[in-house]
Amino acid sequence: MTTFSQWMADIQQRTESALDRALPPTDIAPTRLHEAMRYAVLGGGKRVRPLLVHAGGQLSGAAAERLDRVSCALEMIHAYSLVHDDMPCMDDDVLRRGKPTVHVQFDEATALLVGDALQTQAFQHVADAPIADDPQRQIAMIRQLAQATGSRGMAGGQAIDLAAVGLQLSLAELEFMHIHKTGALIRASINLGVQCGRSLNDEQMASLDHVGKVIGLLFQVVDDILDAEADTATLGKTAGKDAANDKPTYVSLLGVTRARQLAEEMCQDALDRLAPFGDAGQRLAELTRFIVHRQF
Ligand code: GRG
Repeated sequence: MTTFSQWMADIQQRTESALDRALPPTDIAPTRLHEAMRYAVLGGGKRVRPLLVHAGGQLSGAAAERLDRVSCALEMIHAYSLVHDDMPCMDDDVLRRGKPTVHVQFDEATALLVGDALQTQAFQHVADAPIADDPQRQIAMIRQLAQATGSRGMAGGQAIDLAAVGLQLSLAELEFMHIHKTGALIRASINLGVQCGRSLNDEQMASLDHVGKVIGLLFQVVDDILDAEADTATLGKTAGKDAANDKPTYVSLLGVTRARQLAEEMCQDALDRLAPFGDAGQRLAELTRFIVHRQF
């Protein structure tokens, strides 16, 4: 078996190629919108969600082409959320993935349309070709993706986040927000990746859903720590924004030491749940450790 870093580089590279093919080319109209969509998606990002999709697929022996398709949809939705999140009406940021944000590089109206178009392109992409053995399952998967993206998932989490600025949240309230805002797509990535392959039993699916929930939260705990500790050049986005914007975070609530401890405890919980899957869960276990110990 290849090393984790080789596997990761391979998935990142095949995701980049798959996205390049999936996105509309810049020589067909509307050319400026297509250029901005490609600017938002290509050539950056850790591709954590595609890595989770492929790690999930390893648990059910899923075909790589199906996993690429689901990965592209998740990255398009993720990129849309970042483009809108960076706009002046939300987080008002100028730097993303080490480049000017889309509304800075293009303009605000284009940024709005980039998000709209990426979201619909994502759903078209998973409707265009088989991603599961059974069409009924494919429809259920597309429904899960919609649920994870919408008002009871990521968009809802963003609404809770915007309403929480300047407020003192409890740990439970903070967790509720992140389970939706960041966690929903991360959880969906694993669940959808698994469903691209053979059926697992209900107990196994429930275990993996729990792992997805835990990884979603620990991703955010680490994101909060990095926002407090890392510098802008390393992150490729403006560091220290949470404190500057008076946002409740795991660090503001618990302090860095306890937040780190919490991330390690969550990591162990996920690894314990993955242990019964043996070798099939190896990539997901490695990825969980990578997410906890990442530096950007
Ligand atoms: C605008 C509907 C709407 C939703 C936005 C996820 C989100 C909701 C906003 C992003 C704000 C943010 C910085 C959240 C913290 C966690 C997070 C999702 C970080 C960015 O994801 P990474 O680290 O980014 O996977 P890359 O660039 O590596 O893809």
